[in-house]
Amino acid sequence: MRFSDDFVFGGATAAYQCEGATKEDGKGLVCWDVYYDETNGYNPDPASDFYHKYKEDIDNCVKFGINGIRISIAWTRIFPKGYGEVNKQGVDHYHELFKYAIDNGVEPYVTLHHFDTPYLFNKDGDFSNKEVEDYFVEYAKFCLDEFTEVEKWATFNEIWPWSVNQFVTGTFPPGEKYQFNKTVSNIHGMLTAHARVLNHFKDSGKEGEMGVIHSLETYYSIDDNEENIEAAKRYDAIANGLAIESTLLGEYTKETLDRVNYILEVNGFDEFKPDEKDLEEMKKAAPKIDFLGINSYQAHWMKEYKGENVHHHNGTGDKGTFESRLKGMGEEVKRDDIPKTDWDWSIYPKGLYDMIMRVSQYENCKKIYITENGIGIKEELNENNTVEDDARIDYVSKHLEAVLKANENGANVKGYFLWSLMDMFSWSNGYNKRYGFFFVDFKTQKRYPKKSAYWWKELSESKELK
Ligand code: BGP
Repeated sequence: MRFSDDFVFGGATAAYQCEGATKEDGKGLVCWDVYYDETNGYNPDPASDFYHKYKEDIDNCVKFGINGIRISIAWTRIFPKGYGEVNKQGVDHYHELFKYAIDNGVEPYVTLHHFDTPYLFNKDGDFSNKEVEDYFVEYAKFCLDEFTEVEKWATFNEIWPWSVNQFVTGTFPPGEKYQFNKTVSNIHGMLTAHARVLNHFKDSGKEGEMGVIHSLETYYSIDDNEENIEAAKRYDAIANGLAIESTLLGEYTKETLDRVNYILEVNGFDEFKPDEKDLEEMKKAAPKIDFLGINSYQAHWMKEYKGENVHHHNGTGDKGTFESRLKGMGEEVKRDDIPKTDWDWSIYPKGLYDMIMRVSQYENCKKIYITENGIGIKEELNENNTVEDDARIDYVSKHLEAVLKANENGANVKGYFLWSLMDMFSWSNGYNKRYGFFFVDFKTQKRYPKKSAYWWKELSESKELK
């Protein structure tokens, strides 16, 4: 199976997970700085020290056939308070980084928000607060005017996980649980902000392409029981439906709203009634989107659940400890016949195939990038200073096969970005969940190519998936 000549063989990063330097050069506080402090969490410094070592990482891209890099701008490097005065050092830093990538033939795909809301904004309700949405739009406009060297923009990374983990699972700051109303309003605020920024981008005639990156994983029913089928559809409505419909259709369908409202109702919350003005923005934006980014790691199987909410996050890699039973949304069942990672993520490439085919049905879905896919593994360097990560090669091959099959059947996937380019830390799983092509020794900050990096180089040069 062969990739087209213009297929992007990329690697993904996110500012907070790799930059380090959280207090350097005028950077302002983000919600994680305080959350990790208060919860005795992971130290984000120096992470993979990308702030200082980006040249080495981009050089590695060149050496290993990686011709696209996802980079996010840290909002508080540009506006330390989230608004107001601009921090020139932050602006200069990103100009230098983008220039280095472009000069070396590694195209930057730049995300404006990757989970790192300024601290005070997150405290004030994040995107469930209209003022935060307004400040984000201002920050986005500034970046679009300033970084004209960038040609590929994404407004957000993963609206659903960012919202649900803040307010339902409690694994992201502010760490609240089962607040389904805030989750929905946060999702809606981000989807509206995306639409506003996209409308601005196109109306002001800026060059380049803009899209959004959604976490889009498939939810199946565990069997053909009607109630379980409905549970899977409800989970899908809140996790995928809102995002897909708002972005590609420019409205929420009645079916999706009914299911979301059922979840709200059984949890004791008021109905979700989107503001008309927000819906107008979405309607206007949907036909303008240039690409959809899909992040996908696993698939899910659901069963009806009416009891009280229980959610246990497996953040340690102790296989079998994950539990999730959410009232009105369903119980997630792990199938014995499907392989799983140590963090209980079910490996099922067909889930990605089914999702690509689903979104491809929308007329506005002109182009797709797989903006994140990959496998977290506990890894150590061997005596040859490398990692024999055959499990990663196998995982990525099977997912790429799903991508190529989807393209054969009419989809238009134009690139794939491994999460992650080099090892970095995981928000709620720490430093022992490694994803990269390059092993990072976090003590010395030295990079070591893994077996998968050599495999990737060969693949990106031959364009032939064997
Ligand atoms: C996505 C995020 C990434 C990254 C990845 C892996 O949700 O966009 O930032 O963290 O998931 O997940 P985890 O770190 O939980 O293993």
